[in-house]
Amino acid sequence: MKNITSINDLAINGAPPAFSVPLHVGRPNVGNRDALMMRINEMLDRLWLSNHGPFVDEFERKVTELLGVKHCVAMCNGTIALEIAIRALGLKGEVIVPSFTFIATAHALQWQEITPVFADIDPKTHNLDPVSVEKMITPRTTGIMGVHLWGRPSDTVGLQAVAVKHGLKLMYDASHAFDCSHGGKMIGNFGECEVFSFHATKFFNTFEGGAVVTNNDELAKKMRLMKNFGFSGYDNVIYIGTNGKMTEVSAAMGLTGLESLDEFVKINRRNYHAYQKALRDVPGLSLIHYDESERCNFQYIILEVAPEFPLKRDELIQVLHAENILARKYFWPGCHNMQPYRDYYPHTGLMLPNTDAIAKRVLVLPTGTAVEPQTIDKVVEIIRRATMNASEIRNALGKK
Ligand code: T4K
Repeated sequence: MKNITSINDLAINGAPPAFSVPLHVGRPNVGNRDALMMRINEMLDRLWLSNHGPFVDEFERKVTELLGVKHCVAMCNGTIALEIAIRALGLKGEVIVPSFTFIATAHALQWQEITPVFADIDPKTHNLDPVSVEKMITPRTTGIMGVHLWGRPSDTVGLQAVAVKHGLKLMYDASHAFDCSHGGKMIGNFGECEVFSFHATKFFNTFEGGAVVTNNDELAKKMRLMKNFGFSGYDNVIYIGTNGKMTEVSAAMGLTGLESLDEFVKINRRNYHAYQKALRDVPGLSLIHYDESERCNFQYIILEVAPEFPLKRDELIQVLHAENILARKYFWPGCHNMQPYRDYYPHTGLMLPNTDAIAKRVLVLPTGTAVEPQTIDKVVEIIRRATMNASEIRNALGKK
């Protein structure tokens, strides 16, 4: 890794990139490899690879223990888990969701011909604003799906109040919020149910995977049927279902990852603090805040680029990419601006000023076990150099 001491050292000016190997957002955290391989061998010896084997069973039990929730229904990915939860809750017509989220939140509804009605977010928390949610309710509304974006809890009290007042079902896409708490209660215990993603890019992963957790016995029973074609025993189908099952190899990865969960969080927290310290006096840039009095997974390093920062967010991204720092613009441009939804619901944007503003400001920096504090210093040094030489950078970008 070369040192960045002047504008001439920046790749945007023709110098080689600071990182010879790309620095990705979303690098998977892998727990103890020996433990994982032992589990995989055990699985192969057992010749039981899927269809609710012993590892899935153990994984579900460990998740319920961790979250203090009655049921965990493990699934093949977070998107299918969302779809099954939505269906099991009997949501129809319209469901209110944020637009500032990963596209799967909206797709899980539209896939089932339920209209995702996009409500605005609170710019401080990036989460659904209950006031905006209430404005979007129509006679066709059956539910609200909050998203605990970046692992920061939604306004659960405000959303619950709106849901109760209007007789709506409330569920959460908690894909980012595994191992996080809110008011001392683990995420997983809010609304009718909460859905996690254990995708490779999440701080805790099962390669691909997800789960719905709930304290509702009936709902859990329904989802267990739904994820397994509606089978209630050999040759006996009693429900319409699909194939949402988690495999044994995914559960093996999950069980191994759970043993390292505290270590992953410790490293994420260390990295978050390192970014916080390094970026402290850069005007116009701020890291989103995590409430450290709660359990928090610190899995996303979210930088907000304010209008007073001398470079636009997209210019800064270009500088970083030139250096092989593959920062991301999650979740730009917002679901409502993605092609299918832009065509289906062309006027939605008028109602989403905070979503549009935040989607233009946010960038996501690399963290996780693959990122060392020295790497963070280097990333921030590049940002500083770019800031100090904003007009030269603009010129260089203009010439490209
Ligand atoms: N709801 C929310 C709020 C979500 O954020 C997500 C998923 C879901 C629902 C749906 O859950 P799943 O059905 O996915 O379980 C990635 C993930 O694929 C997606 O799971 C995640 N959210 C989203 C935020 O990020 P992309 O389109 O950004 O993926 P991609 O291929 O560009 O990879 C992201 C980065 O990770 C790259 O820098 C490369 C790196 N990477 C990725 C993989 C798979 C690795 O270094 N190693 C890997 O194995 O969506």
